Amino acid sequence: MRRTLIVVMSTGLLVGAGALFALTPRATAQGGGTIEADVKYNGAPVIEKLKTNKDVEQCGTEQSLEKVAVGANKGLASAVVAVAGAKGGGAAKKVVLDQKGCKFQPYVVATAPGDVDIANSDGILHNVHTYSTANAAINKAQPKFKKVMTEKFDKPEFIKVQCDVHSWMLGWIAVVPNGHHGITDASGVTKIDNVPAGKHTVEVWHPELGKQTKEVEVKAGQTTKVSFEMKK
Ligand SMILES: [Cu+2]
Repeated sequence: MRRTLIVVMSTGLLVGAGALFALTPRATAQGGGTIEADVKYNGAPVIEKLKTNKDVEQCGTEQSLEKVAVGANKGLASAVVAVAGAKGGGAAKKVVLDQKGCKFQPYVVATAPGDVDIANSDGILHNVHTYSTANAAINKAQPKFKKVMTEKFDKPEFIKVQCDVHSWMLGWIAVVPNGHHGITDASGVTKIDNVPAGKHTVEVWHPELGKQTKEVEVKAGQTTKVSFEMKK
């Protein structure tokens, strides 16, 4: 008898939770829509290869830097897509820029203004040198025991990051105005959810291929597609 009661009660709870989940997407759809950006590049990929002789145990003797990564159907990877004028977008989700295999990984990170964790997975001495103007420039050693350094990036800016210990290391931190942003995957696509309905300017930026903008209209509960073709 007692067991039956528990089963009945938990079923009730499950139904309750189910109803809650069913309500959530509807509530979201009323507020905003999705932007699906498709970024293409009609040129050749740019991959720099170089021989290295520093910290060979962790870094090897050859490094490659994929400055322009082009995938299937000319999709351009690592392009930052931002809806700069949109309201809201939630709090900044903390991103991690890792120094791993003597590379900054991922090559490009994007964040709303806030903190970025710069990690050192290699466990050797690295250095973080940012070339910024709107944000305070950083030039700090990150010794092997310092697994994470949290740094503040308050102002929207595309920031080049280098390591002065390993001259080939290069990465980028894209500080965009708000949480409505994404980075294209290997096929050149990214989706930005919960964008408020209305007209917006979508910006695309790539460290080697510059910036483009397009106007879109987002409708509640719908996906608006926008395509870009980046040029050298
Ligand atoms: Cu380094």
